[in-house]
Amino acid sequence: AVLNEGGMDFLYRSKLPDIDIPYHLPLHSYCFEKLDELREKPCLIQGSNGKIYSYGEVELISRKVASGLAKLGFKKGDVVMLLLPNCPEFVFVFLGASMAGAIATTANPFYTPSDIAKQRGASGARLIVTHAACVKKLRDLMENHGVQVITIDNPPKGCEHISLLLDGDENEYCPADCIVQPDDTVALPYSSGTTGLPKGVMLTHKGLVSSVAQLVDGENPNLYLHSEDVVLCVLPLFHIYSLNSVLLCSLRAGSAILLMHKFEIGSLLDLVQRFKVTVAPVVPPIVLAFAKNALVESYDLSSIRVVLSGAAPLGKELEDALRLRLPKATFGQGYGMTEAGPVLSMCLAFAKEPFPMKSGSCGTVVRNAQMKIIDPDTGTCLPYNQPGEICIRGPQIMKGYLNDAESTARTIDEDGWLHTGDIGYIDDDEEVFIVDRVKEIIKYKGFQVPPAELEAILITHPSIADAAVVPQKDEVAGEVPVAFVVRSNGFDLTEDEIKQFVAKQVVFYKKLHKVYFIHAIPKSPSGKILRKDLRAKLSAPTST
Ligand code: 4UU
Repeated sequence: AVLNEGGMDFLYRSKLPDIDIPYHLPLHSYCFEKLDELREKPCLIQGSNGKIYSYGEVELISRKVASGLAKLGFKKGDVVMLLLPNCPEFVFVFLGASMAGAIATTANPFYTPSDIAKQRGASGARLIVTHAACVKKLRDLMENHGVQVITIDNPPKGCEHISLLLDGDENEYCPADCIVQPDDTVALPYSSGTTGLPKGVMLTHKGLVSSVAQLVDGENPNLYLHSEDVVLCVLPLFHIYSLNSVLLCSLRAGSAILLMHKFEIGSLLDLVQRFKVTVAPVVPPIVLAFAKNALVESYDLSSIRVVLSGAAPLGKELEDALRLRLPKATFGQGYGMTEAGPVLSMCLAFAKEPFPMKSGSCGTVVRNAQMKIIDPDTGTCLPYNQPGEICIRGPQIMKGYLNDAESTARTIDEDGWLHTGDIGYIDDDEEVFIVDRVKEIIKYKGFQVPPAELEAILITHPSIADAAVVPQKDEVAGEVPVAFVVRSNGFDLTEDEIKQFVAKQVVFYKKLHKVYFIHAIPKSPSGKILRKDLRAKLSAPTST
């Protein structure tokens, strides 16, 4: 860390020197910059059937998609929604949209019709690319909102097949027609950030180029990937962790990307062995499976050289258990947040010339960026080893929330610092340790569960007067959402009825795991739910 001129502020930096980042390049041009060397190399491997697409093929198909989108009337700044599990088509349409100067908003295919409708409406997407199984959730959007739907498999009535895009004439794609500016948005994932409901996070060409460069570029890349690597892509591409640090980083480095459409430990182990996976980006529940599942012993996993965990805290015991199972692999964590572009810090043991890292650390702040730790009450900068709110500044952070200047201003201050809502400290070796969270978000297996969304649903119930949702610790999922509920008329309403009432309206990982009845929700004078008090009730020996 260095003291600034005022002598007051501790600003933390990477141990790696800054590099030149090619900000001027559109994201797709940056990812395919070394296409000539990589043309024949495997780019995408479809885990389900073993089909391989070379770099040359992926770039060509993406260009076809770009001209296909233009034929559909897509212009610069138009939005396409990707509602897909991991598959080659996800990649083609994401890159094709980038080439067409368009924006991809990514959503979980398990979302409910209302989740999808909200994100579709807020993002302004007029095209959804999905699979046939999802179409029944889209009928209202198709019939009453003029949304066009394209499926990657047999199209149900009223939908088009993906060949409409894939068979575009690449010669009609003219980059000059859609000149991309560095500050143009290219990806629009949704995140609830530090408070409230999900909001569109505007990630630009420059932002994602920066985030990828901070990880894989330079003489000594922070996350060293190369063209002989096979990178496991089991984490969903609709989440920024996988989109940025698996897909885009691998493309830039020329690695092969092994696509799995869902996590199942048996097939995962089989694919790792069969395709000799070298790099495995995972989340803590997958680390748990690796560490505990008996099946692991019967596979040869010696090809794995790197295991990266992120998106949720990982216990030290689990980390140690994994090290025993995969003694040859380097294990470490990355710390990301959708709004931060996404990566804030990354394990330096993954560098080409690695640094030793401690167990439990989330790595060191990425290069070409600054981190500070502030006292959440006073805003003053804190020195080494003192926990406070983690803030980050750099070219990679989001441009802002779509159509929400107020939330943007609450997250990024006038000096360009993004406030994460995470509490952590930086030790004497520049390693970041996350110890708590002051924001509302609950993380179920790394997925975001915004309490505000569940609270809004709960209070629509005629017998519920007030409600608050907080995280409860869980061995497998990390955290699960639980509710405190104030009943309005008598005491007839049961826990099960409430759970079912919510379950019918939300994606599976947002289901309530427990309901506690309470006389009043503790609130501050300004009406804010005192979540800390409720969390304290949960950890007390006799809860509620
Ligand atoms: C404790 O989770 C993410 C992004 C994760 C990511 C991305 C690229 C990890 C590695 C990588 O290379 O984004 P969101 O927006 O879904 O959730 C952000 C929040 C953080 O603010 C923090 O509270 O998820 C939590 N989180 C973590 N917590 C993320 N990573 C970690 C971690 N340890 N390693």
